Amino acid sequence: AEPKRNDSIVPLAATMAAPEVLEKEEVEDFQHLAKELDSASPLEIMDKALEKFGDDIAIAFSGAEDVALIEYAKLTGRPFRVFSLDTGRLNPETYRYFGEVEKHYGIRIEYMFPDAVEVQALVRSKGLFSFYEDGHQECCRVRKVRPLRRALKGLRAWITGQRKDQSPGTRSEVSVVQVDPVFEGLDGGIGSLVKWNPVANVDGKDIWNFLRAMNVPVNGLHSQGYVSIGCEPCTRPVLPGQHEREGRWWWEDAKAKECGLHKGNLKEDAAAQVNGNV
Ligand code: ADX
Ligand code: SF4
Repeated sequence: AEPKRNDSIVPLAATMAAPEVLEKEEVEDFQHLAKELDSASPLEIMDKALEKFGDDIAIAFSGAEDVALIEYAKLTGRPFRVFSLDTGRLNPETYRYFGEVEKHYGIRIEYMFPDAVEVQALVRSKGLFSFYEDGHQECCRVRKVRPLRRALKGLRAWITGQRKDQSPGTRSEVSVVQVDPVFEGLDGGIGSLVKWNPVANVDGKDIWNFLRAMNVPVNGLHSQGYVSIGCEPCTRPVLPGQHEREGRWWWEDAKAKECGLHKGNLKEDAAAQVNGNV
């Protein structure tokens, strides 16, 4: 187990609420809600999510076209929170873009950083580019998954920009709302966190039409041929007709291309992760 730390994204007092894990009926409630909302618009889904969870929910923003989530949140008129995992390896354009988004929406992004000692240990022993040699899992675990785990420990729900069309191999079954199969929320235990994917059923091209229609500023990398955007050493532009996922961890097998943030999508891995292997 990870040591208890006071660096989650909510004040310590809020983390001391009485433990209360989602009951079986509640899991079924969310399955029911998922069915009900399956044909709802992203705006309706976002509104429902923010209404239900208030200050205990936050948008996970990667600095790409998932800015649509922030635009939808703004359109609901409700208060909302945004967090980003700063891996230390993002493109300069992405850092600039974070600043631009903060200004445009008048918000502060709640950045999560990797544990300094863990990053040091990794790069001192294996160098800065170990992922090209032995796969991205180890580096992603230190730079993304553990910081995410910490962030989620301070929440009861999170909102992601996952879409079915992003990865036929791993995301074709993403539902608009689900009990998170992998991560724990404020109350502890699997089942204590709800995961919302308001754009699960939306096509990439419709996201882009929406961003243009609303005049939303976008990451400068998109005009250089990037579609899916992650860390600089692990992301490249794609050619016309190439799938967006080919721009991520291109030296690895297509079905392994989840960094761990959405590992519940990989069925065989979910159990291992639940058992604390990550
Ligand atoms: S990844 O798992 O391959 O890196 P992807 O880039 O497709 O994920 O993004 C899917 C969603 O995961 C994003 O819309 C966002 O909600 C979340 N996400 C990915 N990377 C980050 C990040 N660095 N910080 C916060 N959320 C992220
Ligand atoms: Fe490390 Fe690449 Fe994963 Fe970023 S995407 S955390 S650089 S392996």
